[in-house]
Amino acid sequence: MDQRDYSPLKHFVLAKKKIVAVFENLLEYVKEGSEFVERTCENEGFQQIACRKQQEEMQVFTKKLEVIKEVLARRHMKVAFFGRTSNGKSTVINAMLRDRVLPSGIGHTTNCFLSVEGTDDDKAYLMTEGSEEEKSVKTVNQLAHALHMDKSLDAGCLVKVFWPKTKCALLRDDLVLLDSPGTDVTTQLDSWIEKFCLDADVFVLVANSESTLMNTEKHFFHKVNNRLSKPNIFILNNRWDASAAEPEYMEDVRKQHTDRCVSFLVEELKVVDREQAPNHIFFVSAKEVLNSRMQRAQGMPETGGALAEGFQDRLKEFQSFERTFEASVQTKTLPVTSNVNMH
Ligand SMILES: Nc1nc2c(ncn2[C@@H]2O[C@H](COP(=O)(O)OP(=O)(O)OP(=O)(O)O)[C@@H](O)[C@H]2O)c(=O)[nH]1
Ligand SMILES: [Mg+2]
Repeated sequence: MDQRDYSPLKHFVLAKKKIVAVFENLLEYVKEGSEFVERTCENEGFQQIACRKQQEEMQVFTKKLEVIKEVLARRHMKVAFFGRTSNGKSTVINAMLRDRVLPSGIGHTTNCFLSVEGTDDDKAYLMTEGSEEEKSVKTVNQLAHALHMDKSLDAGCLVKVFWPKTKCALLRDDLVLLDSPGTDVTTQLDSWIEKFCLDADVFVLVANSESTLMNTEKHFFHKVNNRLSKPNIFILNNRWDASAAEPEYMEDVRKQHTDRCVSFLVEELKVVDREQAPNHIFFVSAKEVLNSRMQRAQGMPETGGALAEGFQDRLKEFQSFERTFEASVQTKTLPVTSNVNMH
């Protein structure tokens, strides 16, 4: 059985489909009933069966059900990735998508916000803000080039990347992944939060385990925290493959990072309690995971022979992050219908 069959997100998606179907059926019944009542009211002889007041009531229900259906239909799960330039945000997203969807590289690569969502058409394309034009892209290099050439793009604008669902299983689950430019390359943190963060279900801070949590990153999340009540935050200490070169310090460094991250989440942001905090902190190597997943997809051995010591543990930790994050998306988004009150 495919590993994704166990995914909590899969349950969420199935549950959502069922909920949507239930509300579609309800809407059909209420519409039919409403038409029946309307015809009955028009007929003088049937006044004792149904009256205008009942017809009006049913119309109100129809409208409410239409709104609920709309809310359910447009509900995506949005996961936003932040962190300093070159920490590996784009690589983490690519690793999750098991494909090189987003441009990544050394230096300051991502120059604007990029959302990735799945499309049922078997083509990849992008749309820039304010334009309905579908610009075709076939490869990630072409995408990077398109972004580079478009001089009108600034750090605060959004490019929507549509990637075939057939290529990435995760995108089949209506997930939107949001890549951002480094938190250190902008002065527009407030407008970013306003524009991109208020509807995010999960935030992932991609930190660099070769250095430490930086003040620009912390500052950004303090601001997010002021606007949202208890945002759901994960911290990925990326580039953990570097620790393989210095095994004698590995445990100490891990403890140092963990303590710092726990104190940030628990004492500074107050978004989780101390027992829960370690479940939000992971030590990973997105680059290794991406490489191995791509090699595997091409039928090559997963390790490729060139991976550093401890790769399997880091891979497991990445998978554990994926599972925990999927489960938390699920619990956070399922009560969506309770936001829509029928009365
Ligand atoms: N060794 C190592 N290198 C990594 C890892 N993750 C990413 N990289 C490399 O780091 C460089 C930067 O990665 P990106 O994913 O482009 O980083 P980013 O955070 O998106 O950077 P910007 O878009 O510029 O903000 C690339 O050359 C990646 O291959 C990792 O876990 N280990
Ligand atoms: Mg990037």
